[in-house]
Parts: sequence; structure tokens; C-alpha cells
Amino acid sequence: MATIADSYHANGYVGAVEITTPQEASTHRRALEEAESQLGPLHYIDKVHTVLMSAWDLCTRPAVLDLVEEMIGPDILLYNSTYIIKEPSTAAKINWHQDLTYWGLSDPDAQVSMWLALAPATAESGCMRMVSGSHRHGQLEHATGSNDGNLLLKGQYIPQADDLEVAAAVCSLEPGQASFHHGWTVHASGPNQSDDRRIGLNVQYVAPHTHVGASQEPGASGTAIVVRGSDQHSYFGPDKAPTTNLDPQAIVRWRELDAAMKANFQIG
Ligand SMILES: O=C(O)CCC(=O)C(=O)O
Repeated sequence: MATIADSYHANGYVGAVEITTPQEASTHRRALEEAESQLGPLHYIDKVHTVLMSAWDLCTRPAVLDLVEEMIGPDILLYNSTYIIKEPSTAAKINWHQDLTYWGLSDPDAQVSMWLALAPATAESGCMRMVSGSHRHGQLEHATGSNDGNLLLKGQYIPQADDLEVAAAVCSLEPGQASFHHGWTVHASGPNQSDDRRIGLNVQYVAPHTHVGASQEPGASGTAIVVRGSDQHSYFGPDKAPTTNLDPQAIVRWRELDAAMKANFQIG
């Protein structure tokens, strides 16, 4: 029987993997919403796992890391985590794109993203759609500056979208379920037409032999945390794991990390 990792390798993504119970997912949603009430909006703020114990717990669960290990190997760095939130009845969407186009990683197979639902992600609420097998065809041409409600940082999108609409599979998730996708997998998501928030915790794992851009200088690839195995390369400098929730010093550092991640965001 095909394993979760077999499906991931064959199709470039795998959906509906149980990570937590629905009850646990709702506890984690409450933790996020309490943090929002203290910090303000957390949508698309990078590296939330460095300040929020809830995010750290979800990113580092042994069951998650077991799957990630089968996808990218035994040494695992936690590179980034962001909440991606679509408010009820809003037009914001995410156009067709490939993540690796703007991360500049040297080995495309050394990275995987987990998208964990903390609220229902359905066709109505704007769950992701994925093009199966698209991870095998490398980089498609992207344009930037789409102004039609695209949430992506530089409004990037793949212009030839009609064929993709036909080919894509809807990847709906119950709270507590996750999808995993490869950095070349073409994906998009529509607006939230439901009356609940659509909330996902989007997490990036990389293997330490990959680096951002050409430089192999220690720390030149940004920062990350070893969450399994070891790092023999040090392309990424160390992030700090949180020890308490919303520690004031960690928050100062996190704001800087978020700004640095956004400044290094690439396209092309
Ligand atoms: O949250 C979404 O709808 C899309 C997320 C996405 O594009 C990604 O995880 O790369």
C-alpha cells in the first residue's frame, strides 16, 4: 500500500493527513486568537514558532517530523511558519504559483511545506487546489503585480492559468488535518465565501544541505532551527526555540526576523 510519503513523492502533494484531533485544533485556534488580541494581526507574519508555544508544538510534533523525514531526509531544519488567514466573506485569494520561485533554494527536493488547518478549509472557504505531478516540470514563468485580490507578497502569479484550473484537485481539510506540498507544485486558493475564518498554519522545513541563493557562507541563508538530526553545513544561522509564550525579548527578535524574511523574498 502506498504510504503518505509515496503519495507526496508521486504527486507533489498529499492531502488530509491527520495531525491533531479537531478538539486539539480548536485549542490551537484559541491560542492563535488570544495572541492576535495581544499582538494584532498575525496573517503572513513569518516565524511565529519563535514566539508562540502553540505554533512551536504543532511544527515540531514527532508525528509531523516522521513524515517530513520520509520526504526530505533525516536532518530537518524548521525554516519558517506563518498563519494564512482568510476572513469570512472576503475576496482575497491566492493566484497560481510555485513556492520555490521566490525562495531561491539550491536543492528543490530538500524542502517541503505543511499546511495545517485550524478551521475548516473547504472549496467554500477557499482551500488550496493543487496540480498533481506539476513538481516534476520545474519552474513555470511567473508575472508579478496582480491587483485582483491576490494575497501573495508581490502579487505573483502564473499567467497561463486556464489549463491549471482544469487539472487541479481540490484539497479540502478538516480542522487538525494537513496537506504537504513540494516547492514546485503549482497551487492556488480561492476567496473565503463562508461565514467562518479560514485559518492555516503554513510551515516550511528544509534539509541543511540546501542554501538560499549561491552563497555557502555560514548564516548567509537566513536562520532556522534544527528540529531533527543535525546540521553539518551551517548555511542557516540559528533561530531560538521559544521557552514561554510571547516572551517580550523573543517578540523583539521575531519582529526583526519577519522584516528580514520579507526583505529577502525573491522572485524570478
Ligand atoms: O493558504 C493558502 O490559501 C495558500 C497557501 C500557499 O500558497 C502556500 O502554502 O504556499
